[in-house]
Amino acid sequence: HSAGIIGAPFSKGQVRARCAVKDYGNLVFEHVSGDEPVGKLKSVRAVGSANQRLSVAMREVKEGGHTAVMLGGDHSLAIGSIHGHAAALGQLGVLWVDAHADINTPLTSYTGNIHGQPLSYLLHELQSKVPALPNFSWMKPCLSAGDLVYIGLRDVDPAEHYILQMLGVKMFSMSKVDQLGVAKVMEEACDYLSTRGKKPIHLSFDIDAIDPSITPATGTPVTGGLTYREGLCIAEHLSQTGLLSAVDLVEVNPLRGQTQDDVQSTVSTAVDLLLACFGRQREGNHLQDYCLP
Ligand code: DIR
Ligand code: MN
Ligand code: MN
Ligand code: MN
Repeated sequence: HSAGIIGAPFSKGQVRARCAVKDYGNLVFEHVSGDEPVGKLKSVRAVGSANQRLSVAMREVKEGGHTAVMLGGDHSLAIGSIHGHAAALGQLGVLWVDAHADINTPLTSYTGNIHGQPLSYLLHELQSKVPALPNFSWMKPCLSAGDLVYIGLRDVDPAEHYILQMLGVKMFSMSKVDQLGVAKVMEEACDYLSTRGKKPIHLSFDIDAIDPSITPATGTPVTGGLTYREGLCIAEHLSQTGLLSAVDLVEVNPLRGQTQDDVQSTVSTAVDLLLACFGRQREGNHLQDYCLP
C-alpha cells in the first residue's frame, strides 16, 4: 500500500535515448497470516518473505545485465535488494543516502520497525548481534562495513551511533554536507568506496534524505535535509562514475502527502533523481551521433 508506482518513467525521450528499459513489473507479495510480533519486531515474517522474493528478482535483473532500479516501498526492502545484487555480482560498494542510519539491530530498535534495521541484517560485522528470525533463514550477510558510506544523516539513535563508531563506518552527516559541500562529499565518498577496489555501486536512496519541504510524502520526515540540487548532484556524480549498478528509491509514500502538491513534488523529485542516475544532466544531453539538421 505504500508503493510509489512510477510506470517506467525513464523509458522514452531524454535520457540517453538508447538506454533500453525492461520493466520487470511489480512484485506481488502475499499476505502472511499469523505474523505475530517477535519481541518488539513487527511483521517479521512478511518482511522476510517479501525480501526473499525481491532478492531473487534483483539477482535476475542483474544477471540479465541491466542496471537495476527498485522502487519501494519502505527501506526494509534494501535487505533483499542488496542481497540479490551481491548474489549476482559479489562484493559491492553501498552508498546509503538517508536521514536515518537504518542500522538498529532487532534488540536495539525502539520502534520495532524493520525499515530502521536493514543494515544490521546485511553487515557481516553485526551477524552475531542479529538473532535468527522467522522467514529470514534464506539470507546471509553480504556487506562489509568498509564498503558502506552514508550521506544525509540527521536522525540517528544512540545505539546506532555507537554501532557506526564501533565499526568505523564512513559517514557524511548533514553537518559534513554543510561543512564540505555536496560536491566534495561525493568526491570523498567515491574515493573511499574505490580504495578497496572498483566494485559495482549500489545506491540506496531514502527519499527522506531530501528536505521535507521538497519531499513531504514520506513516512518519517526529518527537517534540515538535502536540497533538491544536492540530491541531483549526488545522482549526477554517481552516474558519471560508470559504476552505478543498482538503485533503490524508497519511502516514497503518496498516502503520507497532505495535499496533491505534496505528492506531486515528492514523486517528481524521485523521478528526477532516477533520471540523473541514468545520465540526465542539467547541462543537457545529446546522442553521440547527433546530426545538426
Ligand atoms: C528509528 C527511525 N531509528 C527506527 N528510523 C527510520 O525506527 O529504528 N528509518 N525512520 O527510516
Ligand atoms: Mn531509510
Ligand atoms: Mn529514512
Ligand atoms: Mn525508513
